[in-house]
Amino acid sequence: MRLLLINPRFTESFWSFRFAMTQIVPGKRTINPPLGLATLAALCPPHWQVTIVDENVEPVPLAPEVDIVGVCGMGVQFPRQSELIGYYRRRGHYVVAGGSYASLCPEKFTQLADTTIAGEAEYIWPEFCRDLESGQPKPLYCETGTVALADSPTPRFDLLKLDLYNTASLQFSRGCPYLCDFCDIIVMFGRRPRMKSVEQIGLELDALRAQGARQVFFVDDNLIGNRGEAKALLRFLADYQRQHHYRFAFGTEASLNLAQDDELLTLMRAANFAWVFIGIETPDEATLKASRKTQNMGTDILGALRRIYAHGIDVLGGFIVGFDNDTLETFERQRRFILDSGIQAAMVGLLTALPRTPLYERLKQEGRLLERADDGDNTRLGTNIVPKRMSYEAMISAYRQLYEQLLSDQGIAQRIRNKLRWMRAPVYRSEYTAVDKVRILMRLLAKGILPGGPRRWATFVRTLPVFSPSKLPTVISDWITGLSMQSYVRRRFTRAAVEESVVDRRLRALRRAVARYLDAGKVALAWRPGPLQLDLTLAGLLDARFFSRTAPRLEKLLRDTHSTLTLHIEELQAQHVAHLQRLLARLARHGDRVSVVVHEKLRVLVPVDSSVFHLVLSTRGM
Ligand code: B12
Ligand code: SF4
Repeated sequence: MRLLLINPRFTESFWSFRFAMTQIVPGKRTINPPLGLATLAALCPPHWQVTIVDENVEPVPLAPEVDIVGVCGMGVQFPRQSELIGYYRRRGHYVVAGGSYASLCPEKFTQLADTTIAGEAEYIWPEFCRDLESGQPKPLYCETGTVALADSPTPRFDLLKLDLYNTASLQFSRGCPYLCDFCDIIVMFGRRPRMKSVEQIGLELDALRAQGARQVFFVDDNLIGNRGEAKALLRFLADYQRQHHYRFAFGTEASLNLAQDDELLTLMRAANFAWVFIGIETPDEATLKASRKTQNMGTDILGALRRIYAHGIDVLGGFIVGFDNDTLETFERQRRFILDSGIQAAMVGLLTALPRTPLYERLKQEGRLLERADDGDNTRLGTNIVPKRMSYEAMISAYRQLYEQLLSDQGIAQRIRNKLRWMRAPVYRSEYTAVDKVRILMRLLAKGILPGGPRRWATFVRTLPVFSPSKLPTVISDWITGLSMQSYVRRRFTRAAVEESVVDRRLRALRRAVARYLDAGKVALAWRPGPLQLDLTLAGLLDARFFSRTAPRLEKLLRDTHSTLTLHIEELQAQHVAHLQRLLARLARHGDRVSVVVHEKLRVLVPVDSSVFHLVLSTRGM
């Protein structure tokens, strides 16, 4: 049996760190690989041939020679996941859906896929494989019991193109003992953490070593959910690292009470944990209580973060605004708190009600759920809840403003200084080769610092740890993180006042450039205003001049405005394929705002990289 597993392309979010991935870090396409798919591959019968394609680093194959296609996804990937499922089914493949969103809402997939796998796959996937081979696959397999992680195999890391990712991943435990009412983890994985053995982890690290990985993310929901087991793991990891010359730099997720356990922190340092992601959510005690995030209560949160810094471990933080107690003043409190905390990767989300969580059920009963957007991306300008003590519009606007302030150059620098004040001898050191380190620094200066003008240069220089050179990698990494998030906010959140006139000018220039092709009916141009959605259709036989005139104008339009473009390729002569590729190459930097619809008769002739552009595969693209 030949199986193709696909991780659909994400739309851009803060987690894409696009500026870092496309402009600073050499050779990387995205942050983390799809560990779920590598695990699923390892659960297949040994005689199956499995391929993994992650559309975030490579295009999906349009005519794969396989029998089955499996497509995973989080809620944010659902539109693309559905599109891919539909496409491969129409081509006659047997298509299976699985992953986070299918586990949480299997009902959304039953009409879409041939089979849906809901929940952890360790037991139900092998059952599906047997049923499929015997010709009797069922439409739905739900894991209703408990998976013992001793039965989770070493993921097929060899099927991932690990060198294209910033950080490899592995998993020690699933589940979390806490009760936060907005969290779907406990709905999906339960409250009793389940662990792999340290021997299993040793084998997984061996496999990662064989693939050349150095930075590794333990994707546990809460690594310290069971402290005794966590300590045993950390002791094992410290030994492993000693034996292998501290080959890996680790990061993970943990609850804030990590800071109360000095032994845990010492062990983490000994195992070479450079960073930890902590769900801080809010400094407001009443809100922590109301949302049942009680483990963060009664703690001096800033003091706790500083204790973690004192062990040389960096902190990434999750924050939420829009809780029932929150008012517009809350945004200012959060801003001050985040600046004081020194957390650079501060992922502030609008409260979002994920299906099946206690929060979702409560808001549904109160009639405070909005139809749109229960897809779980809580870091964009919108959510699915009606806030209690402010209007929806005021909340969105305060959210936008909070990010703009946090991600000003001053905001980035202030956090670096506030962190360095407490950070002792950071575990973090760049894992790149000496040559790559120099390249990263040069690129940061050339593409990040210098374009910001003299004020940014001065701000940057003032953050340099002249008397503590061991902290330099932390400072560089924080500037890359801060500027990546700043670039996202400026491109996605900030409404440019000049936008309309710029759009008008750019559009007029484009129409002038294509006028004679429009008159001859070889090209069609249509648009909807604000932010501009442009449709350009290549409908007749064109010439090289068309492409050379159009490409720079389209590029400027995308560069200077928030417009989106859909390029419909209905006709194209073979000799113009190279011209089209050059045009696409110019638009690549703005690829996530460009959709390409290729007529089916041209699909073989015109390859489009779906990891860069949205290659439309729904029926309107046929
Ligand atoms: C690592 C991680 C990330 C990484 C990388 C993700 C990646 N490339 O895959 C990063 C940090 C980038 C990330 C980002 C985000 N994440 Co995330 N992430 C996780 C985390 C912590 C672990 C995922 C993982 O690797 N698990 C380990 C593997 C082995 O387990 P698994 O994925 O569940 O897979 C099992 C089954 O689902 C099944 N399976 C998996 N795939 C498939 C496919 C098929 C065909 C089949 C049959 C079965 C199957 O088999 C596996 C073995 O049992 C989860 C939490 C969690 N525990 O799941 C959140 C989680 C998946 N993330 C979530 C969210 C919301 C996000 C963000 C949208 C956050 C945000 N607000 O912006 C972003 C989106 C990314 C973007 N736009 O770029 C949510 C998804 C909610 C949902 N149900 O859809 C989760 C569940 C966290 C949460 N509390 O809700 N994330
Ligand atoms: S601590 Fe984190 S993973 Fe655990 S229940 Fe709360 S939000 Fe979910």
